[in-house]
Amino acid sequence: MNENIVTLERHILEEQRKYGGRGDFSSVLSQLVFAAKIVSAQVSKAGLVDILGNTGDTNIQGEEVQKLDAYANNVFINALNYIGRVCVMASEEERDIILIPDKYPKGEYVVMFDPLDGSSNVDAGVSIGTIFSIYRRKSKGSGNGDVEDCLQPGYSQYAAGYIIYSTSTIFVYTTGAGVNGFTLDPAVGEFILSYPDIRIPERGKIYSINEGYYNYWKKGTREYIDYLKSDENTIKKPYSLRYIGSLVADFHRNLLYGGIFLYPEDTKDPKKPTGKLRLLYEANPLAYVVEQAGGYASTGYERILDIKPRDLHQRVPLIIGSKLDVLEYEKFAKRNNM
Ligand code: P6P
Repeated sequence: MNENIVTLERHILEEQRKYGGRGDFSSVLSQLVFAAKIVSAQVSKAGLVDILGNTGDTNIQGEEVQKLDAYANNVFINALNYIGRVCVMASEEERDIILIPDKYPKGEYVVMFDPLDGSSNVDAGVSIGTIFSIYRRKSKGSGNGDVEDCLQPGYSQYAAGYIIYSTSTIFVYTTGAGVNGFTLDPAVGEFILSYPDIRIPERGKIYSINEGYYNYWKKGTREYIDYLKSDENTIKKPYSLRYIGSLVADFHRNLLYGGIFLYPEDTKDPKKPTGKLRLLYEANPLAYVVEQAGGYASTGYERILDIKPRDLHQRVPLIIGSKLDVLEYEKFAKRNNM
């Protein structure tokens, strides 16, 4: 095998050697890689087996739980709970924190994830993804972690990343020393380094937002989107609107090409005044990735990674992508936030 081929497992090992780890974090990451392979295999044949459609359940978000959602959730939980490196987990699909079964040892890491974001698109063959966030435990002792271990600010993440299940399956992650992407070669079942040291352009030409909600947005958001399309925008007209309705797919494209993704606060649903996306396992991990790639993530008023979380399923406005574009949005949001 060509020695220049860097598999994800090799990258994890080399990172461990570089930072002198004992291998505990490496085994957490390796299990996420294993789970990603399992979910990828299932997603790629979702149309062939009776795994589509709904379980009839609804999750804490009140959303119909697709069979693939439930399947992916169980795969990630079961890949992590027995290795003795994790003390607590949280998932979009679970109301409360996920404790490690008594029969298994507990470890130093906290893992939170959206097991299959965008799964409402799965019947249409649209790319979907897993998003994950990893912290060191704050609670003392070697037993189960607690909810405070999960409610840490995003700037203290130990690692974060996502897997996009698309034309290919790509695993993208950071441990705070840049961002790397690996593409799954299904022939050998290995992720191979395909996007080394990802950097997002400081300004893009793509904006991603659900324009159908225009009348529900605050004034600052309406003014910003109008500006992007107006002759006043002499910087990079015209911007292209690209919105797939699948966060991981929209984010991944903008990370590679440059651009801004916006899911701002809106008045569409009084139960979700701060927008639809969740802080702990969507906004924070993607914010960590984008900042490590030279971008920025904001609510429009403050840096996502600085937010002190209040609860597991807290929602935040998410404005994320090329730094100059996000900073420009902040100007519109702040001057209208009266
Ligand atoms: P809307 C998918 O359900 C999701 O959570 C994200 O993947 C996506 O960015 C967003 O919702 C789309 O929401 O309100 O535009 O349909």
